[in-house]
Amino acid sequence: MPEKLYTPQTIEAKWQKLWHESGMDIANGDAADTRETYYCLEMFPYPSGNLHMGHVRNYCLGDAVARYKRMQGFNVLHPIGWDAFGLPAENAAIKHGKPPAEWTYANIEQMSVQLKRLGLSYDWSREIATCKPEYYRWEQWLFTKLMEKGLAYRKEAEVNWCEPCHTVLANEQVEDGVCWRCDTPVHKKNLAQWFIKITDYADELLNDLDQLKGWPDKVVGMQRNWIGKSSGAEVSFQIEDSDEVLDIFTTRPDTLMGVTYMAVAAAHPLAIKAAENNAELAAFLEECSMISTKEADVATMEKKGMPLGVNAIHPVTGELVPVWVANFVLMSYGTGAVMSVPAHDERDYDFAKKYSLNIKQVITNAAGDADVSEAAFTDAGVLINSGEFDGLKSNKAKKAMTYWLNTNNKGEERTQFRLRDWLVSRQRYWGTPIPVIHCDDCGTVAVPEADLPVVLPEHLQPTGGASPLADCEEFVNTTCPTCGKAAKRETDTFDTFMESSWYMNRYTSVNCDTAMLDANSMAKWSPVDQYIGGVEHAVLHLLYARFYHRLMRDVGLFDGEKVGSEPFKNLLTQGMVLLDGTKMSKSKGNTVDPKDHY
Ligand code: ANZ
Ligand code: ZN
Repeated sequence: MPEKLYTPQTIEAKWQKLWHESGMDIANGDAADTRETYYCLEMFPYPSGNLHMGHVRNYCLGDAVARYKRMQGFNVLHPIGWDAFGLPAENAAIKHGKPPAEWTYANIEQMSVQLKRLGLSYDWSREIATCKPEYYRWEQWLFTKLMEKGLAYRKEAEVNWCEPCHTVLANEQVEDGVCWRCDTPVHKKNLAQWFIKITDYADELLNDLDQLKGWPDKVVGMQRNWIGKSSGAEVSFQIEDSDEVLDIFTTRPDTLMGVTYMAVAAAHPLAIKAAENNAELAAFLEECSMISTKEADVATMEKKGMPLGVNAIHPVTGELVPVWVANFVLMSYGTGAVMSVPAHDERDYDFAKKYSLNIKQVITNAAGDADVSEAAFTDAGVLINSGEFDGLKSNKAKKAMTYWLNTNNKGEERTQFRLRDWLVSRQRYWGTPIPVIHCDDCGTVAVPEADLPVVLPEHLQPTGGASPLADCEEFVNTTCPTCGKAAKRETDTFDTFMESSWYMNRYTSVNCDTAMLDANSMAKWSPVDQYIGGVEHAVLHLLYARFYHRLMRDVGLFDGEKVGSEPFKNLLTQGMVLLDGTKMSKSKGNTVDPKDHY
């Protein structure tokens, strides 16, 4: 019965035409349409050139959901677009000698054809390409609002620098100390960078995870760890024969009486000062600065340190404890310094053994026979060798110790987050220009709303070194919006996670050219009922999108009461498509193109 065979060339063409003519894919934004709405979204693709089977799986899942909901009578929003800025376009541009814009637009063209051929039921009238000024102008606008609110700021920061790529790398882009892209060892460098204060929202982003009943527990857990809230105390140790104070953060104030040395990060001011007249120490600090400070690496690398030749005074006993510099102390966490309690912390224990430092036990178990001669005893327990605190259980002792420190002006309760502010500037060409002008007299000035967007010139040719944007005089040279004198544009562009952090909201309002969002459209469609995408985005993309949604709420773009604070109600994370056990990706060159199987 050959006529019953599935022949895509005829069957798909026939039905796709009918679907298209019926307009069934179009989401109806009219207020008059009172059908219940349903918003189904798949993570939008990077226009790399061709669809691969990973895309196909992702998009077929979304398509099935969207069709099912339409059949149930919902007014369905199922949009598609392009996460169109980013490094691969620059790399391709270098390889083929064509501007990234040309490559990107050609790929969008080709992939649109492929998506359409698959018969996926998208509302193409809402297509977004993030590299278009009508999209990124609103990102620039929001950034200037954040500058006004003090939520966006510029600061010198130690960054991971890759010389061949001539760019700053995110920690996640450093794999085993080398650049993810070119395998060159990464080194530290200080640069003025733009940040967004996600840390102001850390508590809210953490607490609201409890609302996400429709998310996989695993993803919620990963977000929770990433935000990483720790409760403890900050304790001040006076430095001997000096006015200086060494502040530390600890989650175990109950172990305070067991401190036998202090450890500071290589970049800590106390270490830098001590190295001024100690060449050996200076060399060690230099060595530390070359090494990755990714937490995972810090946890496994060999512990090394040197004494600074300085003592701290124990705040309770007045005893002197030596201050060391240690390669496992991160400058970017807490105060960049720790009180070391080798009897009850494994890391401190190994370090104390290696350098023959004292080990003093101050916690024991219920039976009173915990022993630290072979290893640290890291559990909570009962205090011993702790004077007036003896006999208290760890939990009570934490409170008692913190209270004592507080009343004696030597410390206080403190909460610490692992989450850092979001570094959003990149020294790249193919991205959204940061809407800022540098004036010799007025400093850093936001581009006024009336002058937005700052349009990225699309004809520039990257060569592999510094960004061609920085060399483009017609872009760089401008006048100061405040004083009118000659001034220079910022030539850094945004991290491309910026564009993907708010596209889900823009889909509700694609045709709105007077604001980033239309409040009514947001109220109609948002939050996304079902979000579908790769589990590799479980942390950063989803966290940034949750954050951005709140930023948009807090500049008054939509009513938080009506829309809610979470952009994605339900989340489906599919695993990665593997080929012979390896992730299928364009960069690995092992993708399977659906057209080869059509
Ligand atoms: C003394 C102590 C005794 C500690 C003990 C632990 C166990 P989380 O849970 O990740 O917040 N620490 C603080 N700042 C640090 C830094 N910049 N780099 C490396 N380590 C740092 O970990 C908090 C604990 O990590 C703190 O509590 C501190 O060591 C260490 F039995 O203080 B603790
Ligand atoms: Zn000026």
